[in-house]
Amino acid sequence: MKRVFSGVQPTGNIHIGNYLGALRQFVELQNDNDCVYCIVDMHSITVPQNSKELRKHTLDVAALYLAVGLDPEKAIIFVQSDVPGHSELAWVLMCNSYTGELSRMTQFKDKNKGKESAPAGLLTYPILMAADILLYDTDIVPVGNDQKQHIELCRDIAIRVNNKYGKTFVVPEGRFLKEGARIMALDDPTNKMSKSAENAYSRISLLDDEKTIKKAIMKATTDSDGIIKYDLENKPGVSNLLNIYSSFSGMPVKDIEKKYEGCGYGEFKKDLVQVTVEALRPIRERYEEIRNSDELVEILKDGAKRANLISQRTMVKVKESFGLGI
Ligand code: ATP
Ligand code: LTN
Repeated sequence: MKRVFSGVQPTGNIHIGNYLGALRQFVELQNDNDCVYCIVDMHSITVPQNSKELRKHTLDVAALYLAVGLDPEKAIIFVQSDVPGHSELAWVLMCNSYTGELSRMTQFKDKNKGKESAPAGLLTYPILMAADILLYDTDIVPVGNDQKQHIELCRDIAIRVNNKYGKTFVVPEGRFLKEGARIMALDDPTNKMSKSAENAYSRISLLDDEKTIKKAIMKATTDSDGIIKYDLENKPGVSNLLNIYSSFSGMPVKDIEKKYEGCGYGEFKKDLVQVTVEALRPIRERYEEIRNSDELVEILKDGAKRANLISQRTMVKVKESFGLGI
């Protein structure tokens, strides 16, 4: 069995990009692999958070994990800050990383744009992510396309340490889906759909009701030529909608293009609303049940216990390689 690890930040507004790019893979992989899924709350404090909100969002994401179909009998589900190994290993990796490679990360450059000074945590964010992954001897990391650069850095650090200190880490591979790997913002298909975008209609959150979904899709940016065709370069808006349709319905893009030949955007969008609403309905229903159950906290506590055991074994290996402790 392969070890799978991934994480999602508890920052609210989990959207269909997060689902189609990452969460859907988590569920698919849990049957045949040894899966560990984390809610990465320490990553989220690289930008200021309200403490009450953060805790609420952590439980929201945990409930969403279960609502999309993760099964705590099959996968370990836990909160990052409940396992001290993450920050412990991050320090060791920090000493084996370079500020040059960190400042080249596009996510850092984007988040740091126009600022004179940034929290050091924003720069070292990818190191904590590498620690998350390497702590569990991970083989496979299912993520959206936007994380490619971070995964590459994690591999570089693992290889660097193995070469210098002897084989300590498993070198992981990213797993990216073709469809859904990058869902774009509905109001501006040149940007990825994001939790943090100001315009709420730029995204569809997993828990949105039918009215909100309808409004977001009907307002979505397309173009003026009225043809439903996948063409990323010239028709990014329509291509994004086709991608979403295909990901939710399982219908190949070519078949969708054929189905809507000669139809206007209005009809296509109306059907896309239905496809999306139907796909999200069971998630929303399950979420309501799970979010307020006592079971949720128990699942996270049990997950942290199991994750701690694995992480402690890795830390013994790391300390041995580096000659730390006695
Ligand atoms: P955002 O940029 O939306 O604020 P994030 O990337 O900071 O989100 P995370 O919660 O850390 O959010 O992401 C969880 C997972 O969702 C990651 O694997 C990430 O690659 C994936 N993901 C995020 N946005 C998209 C998107 N627009 N399309 C596909 N996958 C995405
Ligand atoms: N940086 C990731 C979230 C994340 C992650 C991880 C993903 C933190 N640690 C470990 C996979 C494996 C993001 O999606 N923004």
